[in-house]
Amino acid sequence: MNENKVDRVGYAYAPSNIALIKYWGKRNTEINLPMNSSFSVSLGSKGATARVQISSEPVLIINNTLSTHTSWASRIFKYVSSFYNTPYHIALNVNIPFAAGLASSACVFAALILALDNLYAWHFDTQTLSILARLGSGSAARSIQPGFVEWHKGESEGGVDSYAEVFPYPWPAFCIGLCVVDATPKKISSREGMLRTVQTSPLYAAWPAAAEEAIQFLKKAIIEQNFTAFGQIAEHNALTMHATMHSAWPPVVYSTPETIRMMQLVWSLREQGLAIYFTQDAGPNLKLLFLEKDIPIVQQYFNAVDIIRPFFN
Ligand code: 2P0
Repeated sequence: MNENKVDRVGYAYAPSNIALIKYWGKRNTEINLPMNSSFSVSLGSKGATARVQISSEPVLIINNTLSTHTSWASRIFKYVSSFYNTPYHIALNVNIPFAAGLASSACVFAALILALDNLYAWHFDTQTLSILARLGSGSAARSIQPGFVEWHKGESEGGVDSYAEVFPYPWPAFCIGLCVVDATPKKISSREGMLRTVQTSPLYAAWPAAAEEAIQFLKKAIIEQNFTAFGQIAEHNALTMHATMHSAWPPVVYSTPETIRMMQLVWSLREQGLAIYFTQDAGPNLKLLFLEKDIPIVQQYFNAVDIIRPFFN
């Protein structure tokens, strides 16, 4: 390595992303090759910045707090050292709650690979960066890109065709509402939840094909700006994923009573004619899906909602 790189700093930002059609299950746990393709929307200004510098010893600071001796740190140091085996001083600033199903690992690993690309002036293309981000966390493959993003599961054993790319149909009126009912770290990691579901759920066999088909329907709904179809496909996919988890053993259940209460409020509002849907990841927090014109009514019913406009941030 060139010694003059020691004083240089790599700096980058990557958005978080919310899957509309979920990544659930791996065919290769070493390099995060998924069983199914997935489809997400990136969250604009909600995400992570990473500052990376070669250092004499490993240091990790997350949101101004020394975090060198956490489980996050060992995973992050292992990841960054896999490119050049040297210690780094890493500072992360993440503006979404950690490990609460708000895709924090996605933006962190995407920001890290972009910061390394900046540090070493690799100038990799986005396809390569997506593949490298995937090695840190599967969903990070999607956080390299803005807007709607499709992660192709690929076929190759080495993962060269398992990367994400932009689906180039922006939907400016589309809004996401983050409802944080519980920001404590989850008891079952996504990694563990996925593995257990693949290994023990009798319903899992139906999942990969259902997800692939849902992506095709969702893309059609986006092109046609058919929000009813869009919302139904996304909500149904999330509930189908959770059904596979509930039928795992031991069961994988991320919902709390507050999650269910919020689902029921969404369904009741829909019955009254409001075009509102939800999606849920590996955590208790729901993400509401709706259009810009309904922002005031959504704020009225969900008073702590944090509204994101993915195509404006
Ligand atoms: C997703 N999730 O598509 C799905 C939906 C959670 C539920 O991607 O083991 O943190 O690092 O590849 O990416 C969470 O899994 O898992 C996730 P790893 P990751 O967003």
